Amino acid sequence: MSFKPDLNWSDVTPKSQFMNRRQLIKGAAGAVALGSIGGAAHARGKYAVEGVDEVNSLSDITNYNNFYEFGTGKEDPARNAHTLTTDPWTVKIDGLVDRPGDYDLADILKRVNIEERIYRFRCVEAWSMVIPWNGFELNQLLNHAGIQSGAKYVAFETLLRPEEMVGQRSRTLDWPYREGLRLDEAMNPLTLMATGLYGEDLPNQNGAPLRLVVPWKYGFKSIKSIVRITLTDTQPDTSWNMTNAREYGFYSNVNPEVDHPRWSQASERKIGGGLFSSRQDTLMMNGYSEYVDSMYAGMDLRANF
Ligand SMILES: Nc1nc2c(c(=O)[nH]1)N[C@H]1C(S)=C(S)[C@@H](COP(=O)(O)O)O[C@H]1N2
Ligand SMILES: [Mo]
Repeated sequence: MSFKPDLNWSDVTPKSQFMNRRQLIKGAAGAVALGSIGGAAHARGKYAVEGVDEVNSLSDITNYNNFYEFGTGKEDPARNAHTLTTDPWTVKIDGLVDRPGDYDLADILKRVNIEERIYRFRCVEAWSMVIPWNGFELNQLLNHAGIQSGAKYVAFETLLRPEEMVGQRSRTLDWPYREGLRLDEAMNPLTLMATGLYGEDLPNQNGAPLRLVVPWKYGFKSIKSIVRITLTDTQPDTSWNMTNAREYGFYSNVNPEVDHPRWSQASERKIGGGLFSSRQDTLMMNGYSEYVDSMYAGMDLRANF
C-alpha cells in the first residue's frame, strides 16, 4: 500500500498563532481558546491530537539525539559529530544481489526519487518526535541492486572510523553498529533511506549522509551513517539485540501493549512538547498499522517483540 501522508506541513501550527494561543490560554479566555484549538486539531485527522502531531523544530531534532558513535549523552552527537567526513561516501551492497559492489552515494542519488515524509519517530526509551525527512524508499535501491530469490533479510552497518567517531574509542557497543530487517519490511513503501531533514542535508548527528528510517519500529532500528547493506538468507545480528536480547528484540515494532522489561511502553513523552508537554498515548505500530499489519498476520507480537 503506497504511503498517504497523515501529517502535513499544514499541521504545523504557525509560530505566531502558537504564541498568541499561549497568551490566550494563560488569561481568562483560556477555555474559549482551547475550544477553538480543539476544533482545528480535529480537522487534522484521526491521530491529530493537540500537542501530539506538531512537527518538531529543527533545534529539537538536532540537539536531542542517540548516536553512540559520538557519545552516550543526548547532547553529545550535536557536539561531537562535526568531525565526521561524509563526502565522498561509499555504500557496499553485497550478499544475495545480482549487482554487488561499492556504490558511490552521489551515483545512488541520481537514480532514486527523493521525497519528503513527515513521520512520527518513537524511541524505545519512550520519547518521541515528529520529523520531516527527505529521502527515498529503500525498495528503489534494493531493486537497482537486484534482489536474488534466496534473500530473506537485509543487514545494515554503520561506518567504523574511530578517528572521526569519538564514541567508537570506547566499547559501549560492539562496533560497528548493526541493524536488520526482514526483506518484506525493507521493501515496504514506508521504509525510507533518509538523506535530509527540513529540506536540507542530513545533519551529521542525525546520521549523515544516509540513514534508515523505519517509522513503525523503535528508533534504534533506524541505523545511521550506513556504509554496508547485505542481503542474506538468515536473520542478521543486530547491535541492541546482541547487547541485551531480553530487552531489545529483532522486530521491535512499536507496541503500547508490550512493555520493555524496565518500563511501560503505553505512553511517551514528546520532545519539545511545550505548552501541552504531558505524556501522550503510544499508538500501535506508531500509528502505521494500515501499512504494516499485513506483514505480521498470524504472528505472536509478544513472542516476536
Ligand atoms: N549508528 C547508530 N545508529 C543509531 C543509533 C546509534 O547509536 N548509532 N541510535 C539509534 C537510536 S536509539 C535512535 S532513538 C535513533 C535516533 O535518531 P535521531 O538522533 O535522528 O533522532 O537513531 C538510531 N540509530
Ligand atoms: Mo532509541
